[in-house]
Amino acid sequence: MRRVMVLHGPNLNLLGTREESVYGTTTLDTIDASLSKLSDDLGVELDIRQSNLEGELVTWIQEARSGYHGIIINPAAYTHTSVAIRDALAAVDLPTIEVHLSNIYRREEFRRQSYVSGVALAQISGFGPTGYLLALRGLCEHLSSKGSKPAPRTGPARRAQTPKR
Ligand code: CA2
Repeated sequence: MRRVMVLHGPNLNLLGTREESVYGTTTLDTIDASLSKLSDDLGVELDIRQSNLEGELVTWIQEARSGYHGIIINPAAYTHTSVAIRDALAAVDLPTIEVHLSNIYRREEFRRQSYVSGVALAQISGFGPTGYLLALRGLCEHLSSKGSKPAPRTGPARRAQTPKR
């Protein structure tokens, strides 16, 4: 069975309890429950974690190297600051979907920069909690299409063609 690691960054444990005008009233537990329900329908196993610590997120990303097929991550404020999280994602080289509840391009200027987007397969920003479900659907479709592709050629390399003059 496919396994996906879902990572929630700092302060997302407060969802639904503060700043409802920006992040809505849905709690993180509710988001996780709807993700788990969808994962059952899609036949994928989820490992969902939240941390307020950059180093812990880096360690978990490294852990995903063995036994996981992809990562869904909302790095929260670390999106805009963390070279360490970007480097970890680049190192594990798993298809990664970056999720943001809010549209980070409609807010303060500093939120427009994401250190993660350059190493992510896709970014979903502004759909609220639905963004996580879209991310899981998109990641599963990506993994299925990748799985159905023919294996890479193993025969001798093709000779380079001499350019015509
Ligand atoms: O829109 C998103 O999902 C963000 O990743 C959320 C981060 C923010 O720093 C990013 O720019 C965009 C903030 C998460 C903090 O969530 C809270 C929830 C309730 C109360 C306070 C913070």
